[in-house]
Amino acid sequence: MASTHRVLVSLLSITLFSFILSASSRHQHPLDPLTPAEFSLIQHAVMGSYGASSTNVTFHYVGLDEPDKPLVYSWMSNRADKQPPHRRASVVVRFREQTHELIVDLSSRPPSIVSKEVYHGHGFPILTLEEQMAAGDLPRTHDEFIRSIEKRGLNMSDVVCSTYSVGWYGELRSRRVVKVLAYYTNGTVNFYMRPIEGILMVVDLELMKIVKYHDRFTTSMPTAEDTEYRLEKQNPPFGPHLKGAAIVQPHGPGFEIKGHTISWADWKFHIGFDVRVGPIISLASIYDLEKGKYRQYAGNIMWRHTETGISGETIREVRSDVSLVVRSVSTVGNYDYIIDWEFKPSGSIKFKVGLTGLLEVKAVNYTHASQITEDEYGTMVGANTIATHHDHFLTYHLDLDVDGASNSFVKTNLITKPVAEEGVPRKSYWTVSSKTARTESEAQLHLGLEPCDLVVVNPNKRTKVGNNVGYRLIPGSIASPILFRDDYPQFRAAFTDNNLWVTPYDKSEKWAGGRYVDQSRGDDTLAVWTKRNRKIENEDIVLWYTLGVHHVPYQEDFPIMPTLSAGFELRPSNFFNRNPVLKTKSPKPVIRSCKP
Ligand SMILES: [Cu+2]
Repeated sequence: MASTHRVLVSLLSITLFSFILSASSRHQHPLDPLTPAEFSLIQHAVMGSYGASSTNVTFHYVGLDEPDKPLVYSWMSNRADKQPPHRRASVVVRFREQTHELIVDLSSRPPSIVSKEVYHGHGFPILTLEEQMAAGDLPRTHDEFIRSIEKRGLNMSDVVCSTYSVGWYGELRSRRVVKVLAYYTNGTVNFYMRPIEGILMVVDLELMKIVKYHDRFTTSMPTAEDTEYRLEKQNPPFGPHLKGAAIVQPHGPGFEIKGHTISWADWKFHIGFDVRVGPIISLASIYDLEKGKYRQYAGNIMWRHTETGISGETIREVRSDVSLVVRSVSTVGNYDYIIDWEFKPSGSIKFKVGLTGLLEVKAVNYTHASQITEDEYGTMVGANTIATHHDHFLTYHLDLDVDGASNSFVKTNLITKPVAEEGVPRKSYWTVSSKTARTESEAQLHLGLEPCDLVVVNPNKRTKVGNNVGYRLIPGSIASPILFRDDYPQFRAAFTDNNLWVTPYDKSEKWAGGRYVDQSRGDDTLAVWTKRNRKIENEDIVLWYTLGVHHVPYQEDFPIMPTLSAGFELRPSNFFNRNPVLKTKSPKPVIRSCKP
């Protein structure tokens, strides 16, 4: 494969996703996600290792333990006659109030337990759906709660309870607990808009018991009116009226899916899946070859120019753009996250996150904003309804191998310089000043108004004219934490302290917020790992980019919010020797007769 460039991007975000890929269950690729059959084998092996006590084992995480990168590359380079690396699963279970970490080897039949350790650090694993549902069912039969509901004149049959993590505020001992909040349906499915205020409940998940109960105050309940989002519950007039638009693929889908590997245009990448991360895009590579395939027209311009500078001639050249979008949607309680990876024939990857779903609100006695005299920590979006201020931060784990694993991170500042020559009327100009980050601390960035380019280069590879091949990160809207650094939530989410971090690749550094986030104490975050200030120049490096949204709610976000998007781009920068889509022809327009 002549002149092949490869950029490897493995993407992890901190949010929990519940996206299931319906792909082939045969695993041929070492990064393929675990199959249903493998899950059964793992369950059997783990339960077997606990013998008669196995009924007390609960599974909190099961995922592929990715083989080391060199093994994957070596397998890829010679896959025909190579056995794939050992397939292993990483498992976290709770057993007798302890967290156990296991590695299961699936290459042997039956699978073997390679290691089994008790975790003694802070924080707890991901909550299971079953325990959250069991905790949410407890109040219904809890005497104090029954009295609280009666006191408010509400029907228990319309009460819905949800569980929330409790965080950590300096306690010396932590039990595995959740708080439970109550909501009311009674005329709407949008119960999040009808919180039953004043009741505080804490459930100990190990005892599966309500261990704290306070009924502190009551407020007016927001009405069900105007909270519905189902179409059949809306009343006329309807609108605005939209006419349908279609993406058609008259010559077929244009992309090819083989197992978990997707090929499209000059791109090829692998999609894995992890229960905590959602989809993981790996081994994304774009080939610097001229293939000439055309895919669906998306209506954007790939490049264009109109030239009128040559007398007697008007030159107009336009190429329409076509992208391949990998989309996953993940519903996390009240919120929905739409995660898009848009691959472009030009070699760019655009990352977009769309936030939609239902806000978290609190019930208040006010019915009009003019009645509010103190800080209510939110916006009045309806009578008796305050939607609270909050943040969203998503950290992308970008394991870029630009034309090989050894890469460097270069920050190029755009700086203003005075004009030195005499007799020149101009006083200033701007130029660039590039600096390669040698260690982790030199790469940590607060992005803002300072103009700069952020490029990952391969210092060992050059283009024909001598530039280092690279990919650059173009940030989108920037958000930085606006809490005190020593505040507990910020301490735990210290990975947001910078917009960008660069670390040397370390397989164990997977989760920016730590392996055990529930009630974590901030001792296992990106901010802690990078204190070692390791070397990152000409190394296998990982970029951690945090995309954030400070969310001040507005009335349009009620009763369900229109999608709010944020994103960033990875773009080839001296990666190709010229515009890689120069010779791409625009796909023929698709003409369809449409009835008005
Ligand atoms: Cu929000």
